[in-house]
Amino acid sequence: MARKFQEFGPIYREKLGVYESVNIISPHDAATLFKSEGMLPERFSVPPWVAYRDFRNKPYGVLLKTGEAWRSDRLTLNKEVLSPQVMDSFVPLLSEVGEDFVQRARVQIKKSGRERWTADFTNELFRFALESVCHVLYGERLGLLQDFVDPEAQRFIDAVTLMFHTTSPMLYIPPALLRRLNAKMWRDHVQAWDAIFMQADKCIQNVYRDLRLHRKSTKEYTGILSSLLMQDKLPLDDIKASVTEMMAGGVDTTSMTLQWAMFELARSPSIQEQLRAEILAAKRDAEGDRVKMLKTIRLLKATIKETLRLHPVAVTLQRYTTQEVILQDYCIPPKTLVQVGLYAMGRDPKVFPRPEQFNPERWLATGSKYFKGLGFGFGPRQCLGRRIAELEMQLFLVHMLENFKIETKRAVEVGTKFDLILIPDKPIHLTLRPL
Ligand code: HEM
Ligand code: 2DC
Repeated sequence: MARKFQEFGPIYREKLGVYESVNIISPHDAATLFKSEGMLPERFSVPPWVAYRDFRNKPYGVLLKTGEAWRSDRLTLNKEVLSPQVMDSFVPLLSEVGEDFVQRARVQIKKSGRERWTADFTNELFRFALESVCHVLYGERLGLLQDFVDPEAQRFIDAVTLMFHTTSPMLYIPPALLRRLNAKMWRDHVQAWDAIFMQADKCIQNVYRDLRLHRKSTKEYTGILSSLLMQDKLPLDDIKASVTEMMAGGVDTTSMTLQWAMFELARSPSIQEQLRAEILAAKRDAEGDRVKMLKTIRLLKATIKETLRLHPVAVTLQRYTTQEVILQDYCIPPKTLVQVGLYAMGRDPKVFPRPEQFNPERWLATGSKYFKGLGFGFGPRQCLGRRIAELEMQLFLVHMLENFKIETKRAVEVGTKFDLILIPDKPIHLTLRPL
């Protein structure tokens, strides 16, 4: 897309398979698009994901619902997942998992006998991310940061990766066709979703049972699922569908972003040092109050934004227009799929001067950030897991930087690969060294 924007300018039309879209790159056009999106925004609905649910007769969650059905589910979920009030209850749950990751790293360092731990952290971070999202969803720990890991939990992690991996080749082929051909790709995809739904269902049933048998405390916070069940506003099937989506959506997204963040910090030791200083000062001032502390770590928040600028999870954001919209000197008719080239925007020198430089400060400097920080999308249809993801990543980095120096071999260049979400094109090796 970056190449095509160079060739055709900031707006161009293309057809991939049977899907036609108008692609845009400028923050100003993105603003026009999102401001006209209305109350029921719709994005490109990933065809194999829809096909699986139709094939197995499973209800859609918020990810795939549309219209008023989407809106009413989404409003109920927002209160439990995205609102400022519940965020404070997530902090201790997510902080605990971050602390356990540090503990695990210490054990690994000791085992190595070399005062450091060098590894490809992909699977370690998958486990951390699943442990984190499950702690806030179910109020329970899975024990993924222990030496013995439940094989079923690992199977869930592998299933999510396989699900993404088998989605991208089917993106532009009508899934009905694949189903008729019974292609291997389609069968693997079905198997992956089956494993995801089965494992999520087990977790959900556990919480449901504990709640009915009054085995759960009604005083302290016991997680998103319990709150939704106790509220009794959504039918059980709809709760299940969206909770399953959140469990699956919470693995590869935050873990890959954290891997990129550590890689960038390893390559910029001075930024890493600055960040550590900010964290230590914030910790001192907050006197053990984590919620208070997170309010003062500006550079850390900027670091996460900067990581998502260079390494967004979603290659594009998409919306269907509902009315005529004017972009540049084009008139875009209703019902057109418009894609914001998020990856291309993040690397456009007209939008971000010296885009190749990892520079979190650019988010703190004066100057317009208008529709530039779009890593989680925008508006009522933005990422439902945004606040969980942000807190989880902030707390992970807080704990890691308090305890370790993150290093990497200087010379290795790592590119980006499309695997439905964007991921590194080769393994990243990092070293943790106790401070
Ligand atoms: C949607 C990014 C983590 C659950 C999205 C969208 C983006 C995104 C770009 C589309 C938004 C739009 O169209 O405007 C990310 C990034 C993450 C992340 C960058 C982490 C670094 C998570 C987590 C969860 C999650 C942890 C689950 C707790 C969802 C769901 C949707 C969504 C359910 C669909 C919402 C709807 O259609 O109403 N995410 N996400 N995401 N995300 Fe995330
Ligand atoms: C993929 O052309 C490329 O957050 C397509 O947590 C357009 C497109 C549409 C929707 C995007 C998708 C892309 C990438 C992955 C996203 C998805 C919306 C939500 C999803 C960005 C850019 C993701 C990863 C969710 C996934 C939840 C799921 C596992 C239940």
